[in-house]
Amino acid sequence: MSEFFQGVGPIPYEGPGSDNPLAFRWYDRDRVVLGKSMEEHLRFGVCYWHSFAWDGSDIFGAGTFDRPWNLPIGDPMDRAAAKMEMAFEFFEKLGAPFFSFHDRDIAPEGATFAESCSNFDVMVDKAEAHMARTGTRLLWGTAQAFYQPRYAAGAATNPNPLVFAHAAAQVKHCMDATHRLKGANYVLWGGREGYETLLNTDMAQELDQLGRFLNMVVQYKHDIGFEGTILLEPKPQEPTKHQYDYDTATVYGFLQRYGLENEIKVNIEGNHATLSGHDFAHEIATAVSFGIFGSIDANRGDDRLGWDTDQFPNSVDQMSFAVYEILKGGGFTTGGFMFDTKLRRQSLARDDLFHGHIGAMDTMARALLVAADLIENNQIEAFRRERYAAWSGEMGRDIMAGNLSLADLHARVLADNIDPKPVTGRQEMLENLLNRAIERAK
Ligand code: XUL
Ligand code: CO
Repeated sequence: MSEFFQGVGPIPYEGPGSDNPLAFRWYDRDRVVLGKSMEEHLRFGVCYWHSFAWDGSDIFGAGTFDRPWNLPIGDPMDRAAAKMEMAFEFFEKLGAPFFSFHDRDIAPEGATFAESCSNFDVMVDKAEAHMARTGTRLLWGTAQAFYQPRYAAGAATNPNPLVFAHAAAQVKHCMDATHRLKGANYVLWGGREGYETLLNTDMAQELDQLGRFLNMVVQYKHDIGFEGTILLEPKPQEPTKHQYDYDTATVYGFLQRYGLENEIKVNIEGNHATLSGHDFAHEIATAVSFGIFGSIDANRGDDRLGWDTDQFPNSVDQMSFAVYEILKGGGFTTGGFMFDTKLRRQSLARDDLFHGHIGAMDTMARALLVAADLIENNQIEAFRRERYAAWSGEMGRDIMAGNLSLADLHARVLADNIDPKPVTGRQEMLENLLNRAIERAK
């Protein structure tokens, strides 16, 4: 096996004093924080698609990256095997415990569905061997049911049931592989599950189709005994103008309508949250409140670009409170921080992929230290609790138990001349507490 990332060895932890750009300064995988190692808390994953399948092309220009296996020269299966060797070299050197893939990232599509399946099966065999050799685990698998022209009008939400059938077959095959590779989750991002114009769209019909499709996925999960979590990944728009999985709250309403709220959770992506007009932490808190928090695609957008730039997270200020909400919700179970991130197309040296991931892992590790500090020091949670303390009093309990009606409260307010005075929400003081924890984190 030839070495692709020459000159880069296993990335060591050297601590905050290090100025070695190819070392971790904060991600010390065995360091124990709140009773668990950093590795167990953060469960980092590398994505196959942006890191190895993408060549750096955009809608205005050709690929810029040095990814020889992506050049259309030679047998596609040999190229897929070379790509996989380099991918596992990267996972191993970086020291990320997990990776994630789309079926079509790891194996080329064939001339027929049968050929696509056999190509994929060959590569799944190879992935299994690489995983055994390196100890890298699968955070999640997913089917790429949005790239091919057949899916232009949606996969599960297509007007043509034959396209639905094709997508179902592809997802079944990918779930089998994910199960075999002991994936911790199976993800469905509704790439084209949405619409461009109502002029040609029967929305009620499409939503029912998506509900049916996901019920089939859940049924199949139980049939094969897959113990991972099924995750939907919300995104408000792009590629379609209106995506049905707009945000976490929309997904929860959808799951309830189709009887799936106890079967499916969410994979929240940082920049999808931003694009939907929400804070990242809001999406996490919504999922935790509904009991559907699953996993994270860790990335960020750009302050002024309104599209999915998928940049590496590099702001501890931005990430800390999101990690705090995750820890408050009990932390990850099957999920993790998967870097659905891509290099800028001018970052074309081979080792740029390390720089992106090292910075992102250090950012999330430091955000974990801030979040753990906030939990240990408890000032924010104590303030939150105190703010709602009256709900444990007699009237609060009676209201929530359903013992008081609007008319009862009308009578009570009149009789007792109830006239509550507003109290400070202390936002600035709380923001200062968060900043102090960021200053303290070491
Ligand atoms: C698209 C996106 C996908 C999913 C997997 O915006 O995030 O890469 O994570 O299909
Ligand atoms: Co994603």
